[in-house]
Amino acid sequence: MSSANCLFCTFVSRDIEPDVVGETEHSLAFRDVNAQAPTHVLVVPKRHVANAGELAEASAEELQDLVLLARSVAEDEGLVGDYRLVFNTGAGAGQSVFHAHLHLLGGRAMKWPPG
Ligand code: DGP
Repeated sequence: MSSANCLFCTFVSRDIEPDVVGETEHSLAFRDVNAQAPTHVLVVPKRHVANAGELAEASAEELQDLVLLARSVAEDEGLVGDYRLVFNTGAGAGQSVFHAHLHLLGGRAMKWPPG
C-alpha cells in the first residue's frame, strides 16, 4: 500500500512524525508545513494513490472517510461551517506531492477564484 520515496507514506508509517490533528482507520490529518491560512491541514489516505480520482476509483469508502475526517477536524478547529476543501490534481493545478491529499483551509476570508 505504501510507495517508496513518498513523503506522505513516511508520515502514514510514522517514520517521520507530522503534526497530527486527527486519524481514522483509513486517513491521517496533519498540519501543512507551509500554512496558507490560520488552519491549514492536509488529510491523506493511508493507501498510496496519486490523486483524489484514483482514491475514488480504489475505494469510495476511503474517499468518504477522508472528507468526513476533514469535516471533523474543521469542527475541532472551530471553523463552524466556514472552510475550504481543495484537491489539487496534476502539476499544472499546483500538485507538488503525488500522494492524494485534501487541503482543509480556514480561519480567514476566502477569495474566489483561487490563484
Ligand atoms: P500540493 O501543492 O497540493 O501538492 O500540496 C502539498 C502540500 O504539502 C503543500 O501545501 C506543502 C505540504 N508539504 C510539503 N512538504 C511537507 C512536509 O514535509 N510536511 C508537511 N506537514 N507538509 C508538507
